[in-house]
Amino acid sequence: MRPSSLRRSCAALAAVTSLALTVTACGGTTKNDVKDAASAATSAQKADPKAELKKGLTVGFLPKQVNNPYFTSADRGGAKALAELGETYKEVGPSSATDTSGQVSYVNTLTQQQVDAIAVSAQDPGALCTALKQAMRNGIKIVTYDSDTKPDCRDAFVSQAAAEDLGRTQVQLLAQQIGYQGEIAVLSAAQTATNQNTWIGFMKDELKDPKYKNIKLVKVAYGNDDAQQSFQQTQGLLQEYPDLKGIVSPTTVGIKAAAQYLSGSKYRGKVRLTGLGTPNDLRTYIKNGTIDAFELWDPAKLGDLAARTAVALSSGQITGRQGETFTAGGTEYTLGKDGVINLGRPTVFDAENIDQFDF
Ligand code: RAM
Repeated sequence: MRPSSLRRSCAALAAVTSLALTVTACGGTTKNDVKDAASAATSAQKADPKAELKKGLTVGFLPKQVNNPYFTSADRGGAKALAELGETYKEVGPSSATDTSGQVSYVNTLTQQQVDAIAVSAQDPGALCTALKQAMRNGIKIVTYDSDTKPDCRDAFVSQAAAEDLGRTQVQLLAQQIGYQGEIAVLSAAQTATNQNTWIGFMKDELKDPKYKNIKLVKVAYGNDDAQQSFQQTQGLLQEYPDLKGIVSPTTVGIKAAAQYLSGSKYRGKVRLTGLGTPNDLRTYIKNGTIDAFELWDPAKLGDLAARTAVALSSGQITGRQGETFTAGGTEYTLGKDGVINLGRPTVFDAENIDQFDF
């Protein structure tokens, strides 16, 4: 057996058994060895920006949730980019956004299948770490996209936009819509979601500015990126807080369900709603006055950049360190602190521009 395949089958064995156990047949590897080897492997490599992109790589996409149209678009963008580069795309993933153990199993499966790289949107910041480190030790490059894990559990994170910008601008949008006055609530996705929790942290910080002194955040509710739960949570918010003036929902599933609820209720046009949604999901609600404006990036472009980042990592053009640069689809990207790559700025959609977008 070639050393690399031995390395891979040992890691695969560890993945099949329990990742926390000692794998004696492979030389007594312990959990700590795995962690150390993963970080040592990364720090020993040097980026070669001139390296040719490898062909024939297999990149496994593992979204938070497979039946979420946002991830369908994102992963389709990834598949298209990989086809263009001569690589193979595959997608696996849970159907619920609160199935962290399911995500762990999928990482282990991709490790056993010896893919070259994994692009994953993490449901939980820490839950995937052991499995991801095992994959990295096995030579698999890990890119998080959309929702990050801890920086030492992956090589790079492709972020949809600067998290701080996204959090602050959603509050700014809602504050303008309610005239800087009244009670507001957040309708989020899963309670553990790294991306939503980071944005909510910046929303709370933005609200500390004295210009929002007459706005009160009364509750953060969780709809778990499930349409029915998000609908019920919206209903519950309005029962609990009848004076509510606005809702921010930083999830495409949440904002759509909240819009559906508000649109069919006496609150339409009275309780303002903003957040992150797709133009195709929310066009009706912009046109019927339920929503004034909301934000998003193009999910397909996020998937495209995640795929190209995975290939750049697997080809040795980048290793995940701050300051490294690479070109993806004609644009040069520079890795920021902790290996974060920003896609760009989000678009704000309203009645004026919504018909120009189709995703
Ligand atoms: C949902 C998911 C995803 C988030 C978007 C805005 O589809 O929670 O992680 O980025 O909304």
